[in-house]
Amino acid sequence: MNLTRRDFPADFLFGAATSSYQIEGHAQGGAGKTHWDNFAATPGNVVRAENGDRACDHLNRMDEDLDLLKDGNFDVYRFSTSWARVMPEGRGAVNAEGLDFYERLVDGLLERGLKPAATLYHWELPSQLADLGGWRNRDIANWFADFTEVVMSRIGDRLWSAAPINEPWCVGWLSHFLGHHAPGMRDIRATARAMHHILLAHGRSIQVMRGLGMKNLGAVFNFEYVTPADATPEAAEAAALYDGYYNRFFLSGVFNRSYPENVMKGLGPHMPNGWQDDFDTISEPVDWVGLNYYTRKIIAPDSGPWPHHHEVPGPLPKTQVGWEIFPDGLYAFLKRTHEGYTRGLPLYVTENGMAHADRLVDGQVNDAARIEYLNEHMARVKRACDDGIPVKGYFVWSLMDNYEWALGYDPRFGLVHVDFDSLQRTPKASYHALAAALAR
Ligand code: IFM
Repeated sequence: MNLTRRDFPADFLFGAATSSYQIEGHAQGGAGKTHWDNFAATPGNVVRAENGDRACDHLNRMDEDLDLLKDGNFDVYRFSTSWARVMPEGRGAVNAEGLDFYERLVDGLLERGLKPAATLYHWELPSQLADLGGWRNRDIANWFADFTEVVMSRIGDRLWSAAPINEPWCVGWLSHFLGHHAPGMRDIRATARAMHHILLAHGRSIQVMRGLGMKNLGAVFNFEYVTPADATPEAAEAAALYDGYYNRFFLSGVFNRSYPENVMKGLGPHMPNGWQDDFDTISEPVDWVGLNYYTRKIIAPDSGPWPHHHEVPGPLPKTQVGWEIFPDGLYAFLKRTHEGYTRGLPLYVTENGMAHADRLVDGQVNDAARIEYLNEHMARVKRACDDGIPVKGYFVWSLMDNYEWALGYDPRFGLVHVDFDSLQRTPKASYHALAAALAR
């Protein structure tokens, strides 16, 4: 790596991230069905209809995986808790085996000197709650508060940090407007309701965790840098709208108690009654903000229905999943988030990394492209630190290759290679390079 731990402030933390459905093996351990199981079982939604039934079998290989984190010299492990593993029907009965698993995970991290950073929801909504309308139903805020209480009453006292919901844009827009993720809806009214209820649930969850006396609570948002396709005012307007519903909507809700005007032109008529009265809950103070960043998009206007725009391909080098590599976007979001919204709160890069078509050859994976991607992005993080932006940590997505949602098991995002037949883990060159850079 070009940079090492010593190039960052002394209290700067490095970590690796995963999520429950993507690695655990959801068919095991008494977890209930989720809307992802249903989505994946419906032809055309997921490559080869693959699902998270077995994934990386992390449920049974947790100790080996935690050793990888320790040996990689990471400080923090960002993981998520599956709602359907803990409460198989979403409400009511608790699966003791599921809660026990997360307790062993947290204790295993602490025993290894690692800081546990939990996210409560990384997309596995229990099927029974999806039947009731899922994120479209306002009641989800209280269902989620109850789930928060169950999980955090058990492990909240030992966590280093906690955040309610990973990537609200994906839960809302990607899943209800574009239909690319479960529940696969393409409906503007569903989208408006889901986007608002996600923030309401976020706020209720923060309230519950505060009530339990927990500290270091945050919110994790994903961002895509947007570039207008040309120099026309129409392209600028199109890009501003993309920026509005992707990058500004959730930050504005939490920190400015409002939603962007350009977004409300489309979503406004579909919002749930009384949404304006929910900002006391939505804007519950948080202690930090996490930024997940991967790429940028080029946006062109068109004469189609709202939002009147579409993406066009860009010229930059791309990752295995076709995402342009644009490290400057990470710096831009750190600066904008600090100056425009969080105004001094600690920021963490909670996800950054690349998919690459890695191949295991003679027991080794030479992922030089990933090392370069990490070098470039870490350099932007360092620049932000040098400029006085309070960035306090950088976590790589992902510790290991895993289930990449609608793209199945093809994209490899891991620092550690997983053979999905034998389930053998092999640290890649990027893992070894990072371990050397992070050694104390
Ligand atoms: O794999 C996902 C993760 O679940 C959420 N953030 C982006 C990653 C890469 O697509």
